[in-house]
Amino acid sequence: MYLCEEHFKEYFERKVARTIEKYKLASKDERILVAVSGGKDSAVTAYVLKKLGYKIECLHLNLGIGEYSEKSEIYAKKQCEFIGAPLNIIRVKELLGYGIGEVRTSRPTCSYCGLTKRYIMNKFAYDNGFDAVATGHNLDDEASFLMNNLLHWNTEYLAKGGPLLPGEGKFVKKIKPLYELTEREVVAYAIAVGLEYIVEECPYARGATTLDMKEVLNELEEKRPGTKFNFVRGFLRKKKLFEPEVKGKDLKECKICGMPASGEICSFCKFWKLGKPLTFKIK
Ligand code: Q46
Ligand code: ZN
Repeated sequence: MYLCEEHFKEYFERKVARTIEKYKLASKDERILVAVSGGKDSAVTAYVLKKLGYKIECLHLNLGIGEYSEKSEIYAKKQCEFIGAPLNIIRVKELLGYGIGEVRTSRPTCSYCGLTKRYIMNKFAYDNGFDAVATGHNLDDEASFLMNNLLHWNTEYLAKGGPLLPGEGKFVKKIKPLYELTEREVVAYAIAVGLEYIVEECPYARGATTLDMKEVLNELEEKRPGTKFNFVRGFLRKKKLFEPEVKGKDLKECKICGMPASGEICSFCKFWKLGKPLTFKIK
């Protein structure tokens, strides 16, 4: 489909609006916290949500990964100013004493980085009464997530895929408004509306499995257009197959922070060896 710039913007925004409606992601009276990384996807998410009339506020996590994180924070600030959305910033190094990549551990960097990001985003949203956390995941991200987890038969993760992860207890609802848009479309939209974003990848992303998955899927897409979309749509139809993997699993409350945990202490407090809970209440 070839569209001029104005029609492309309309097409893109309509598609986000329809995704929100179709999957019942959020309503206009809900307060949405958008996780902005400084990259294109989250910036576009915040921009379009605001344009569509949703009540948003942003949160940027400075991960403490040297120059990359400093640059990311500068972009996140610029983007939120451009969008006209309030921005909250949390710096992992100030909060926990170490930046991502500085901890001596046998755990892979991306694994504890992911754990830290998910925990802080959720706890920040919970402490401040947000109804949802929106992330910038697009169609390519979801397809590579599915492919990777199918290859490793991580059925528990597959059960949690999709554009909406409903809130439960102290887990705030997670939504992905760009779920049906491709990475190329997101780049084109960011350029069309004049959003600046960090182009460099995180230094730990090099060689990350996600990038390999994306490469394979792009090759397939080239040969058979529509592959990614059909793969993701097919997953949504069959997602029920994986749901028994997570149903009925009782979560306890972490003895330290009171957030959901599978054991006595949640994986965040365990990893960061916390003795008392962190609180992110701003007002
Ligand atoms: S997980 Fe890994 Fe990312 Fe964290 S350490 Fe960088 S690449 S930022 S999406
Ligand atoms: Zn905890």
